[in-house]
Amino acid sequence: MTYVNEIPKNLSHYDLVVGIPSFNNAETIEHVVKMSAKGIQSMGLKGLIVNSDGGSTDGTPEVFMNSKSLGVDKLTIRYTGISGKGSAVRALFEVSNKVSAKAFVMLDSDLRSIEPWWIERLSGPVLSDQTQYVAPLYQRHKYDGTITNNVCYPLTASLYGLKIRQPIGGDFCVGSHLIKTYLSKPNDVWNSHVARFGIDIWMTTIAINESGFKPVQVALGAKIHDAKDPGKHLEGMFIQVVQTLFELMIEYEEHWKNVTTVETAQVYGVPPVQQLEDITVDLDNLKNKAIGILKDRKDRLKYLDKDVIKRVSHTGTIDIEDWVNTVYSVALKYKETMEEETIRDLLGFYFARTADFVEKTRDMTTFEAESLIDEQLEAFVEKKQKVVERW
Ligand SMILES: Nc1nc2c(ncn2[C@@H]2O[C@H](COP(=O)(O)OP(=O)(O)O)[C@@H](O)[C@H]2O)c(=O)[nH]1
Ligand SMILES: [Mg+2]
Repeated sequence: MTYVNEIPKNLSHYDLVVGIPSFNNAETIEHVVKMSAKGIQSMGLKGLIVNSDGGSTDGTPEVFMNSKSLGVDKLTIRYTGISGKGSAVRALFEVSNKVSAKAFVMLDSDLRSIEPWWIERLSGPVLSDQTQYVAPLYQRHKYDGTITNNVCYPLTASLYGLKIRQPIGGDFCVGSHLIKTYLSKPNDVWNSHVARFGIDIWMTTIAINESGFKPVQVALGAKIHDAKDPGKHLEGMFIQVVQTLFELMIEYEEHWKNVTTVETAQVYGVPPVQQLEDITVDLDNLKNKAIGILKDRKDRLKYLDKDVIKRVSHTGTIDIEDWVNTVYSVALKYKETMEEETIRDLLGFYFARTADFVEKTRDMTTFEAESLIDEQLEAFVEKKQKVVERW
């Protein structure tokens, strides 16, 4: 198996690999490299920093290789397969496995809030054999992470019984055994959305169900990165993430059907207080998109509640109760069709859900807005039993 174009033959052993997927991140990757190198150096480990680039046209790999790394080894690779974050990460798994690293830390290349101590905090629980999977716990602006907040967090928690607040945060640590599990999966997953932005939810869901340990969370402070406006930039990511999640729901049905309780994944570390950057969301655009998409897909959406469709078509927003029912209905439909078009049925409702959240939390702090996320999670948990019965 090889997912890397040219992997140096003489790579020796490393204790820790830090992997950074990238695509046109020349402006931000140097900071991630410098902080990682400092972190690795302070731990006194033999570390390797690897960049897996998707053919950037802005010189990202060159910036990466020219970044000062305090003597910590660096390697940049081009991955094979479908163009996407998941393919880039698969190549990083392969390198980490090849050098027999005990822990693999993965970091997004657009991270601006990373500090050296993040490396130790992320890798500590794996290096000390307490788990095979560490997820990040950060403060994010209330309008950042809308796919996380409205789908991945509440659905993953309700299904599998473990609250991981950032199941697709991008910055993780994986142990060597779990890396082998990822690499042992049938090759066709890499022709699916797992090769794109489905990778994070895929990693987290497998970690919960197959790693033999409970994943843990580590407090990292703020996540500041190149944030996106949901109505303008997140359509592709939404489809890729949600299809992967529903696909895994089918695969792991025996794992979630009997789960009735929900606990919080253990948290390590105390978060430092950091300032968040403001994020602006175009609310009118979200509502108009929601209304427009529902109109275009009217004939397809007949399997959904008519009154919900009427309300959304009228206001461009959807409340928690209607949203949760709709997500579950689309998941059930997907089980029948297994088609991406079914996932697309949910897109307009996602824009409406985001619009509703933006509207209702306009005068709230990020901290206060979290109560709505909690409320929504409770609704997912409450309505799960009906899904189990209909599944
Ligand atoms: N190699 C590669 N990396 C990608 C691709 N798309 C995204 N990435 C990387 O994946 C990480 C997360 O992407 P980002 O756009 O920040 O996603 P978000 O923060 O989850 O909205 C970043 O480091 C990107 O550079 C791709 O097609 N190829
Ligand atoms: Mg990002």
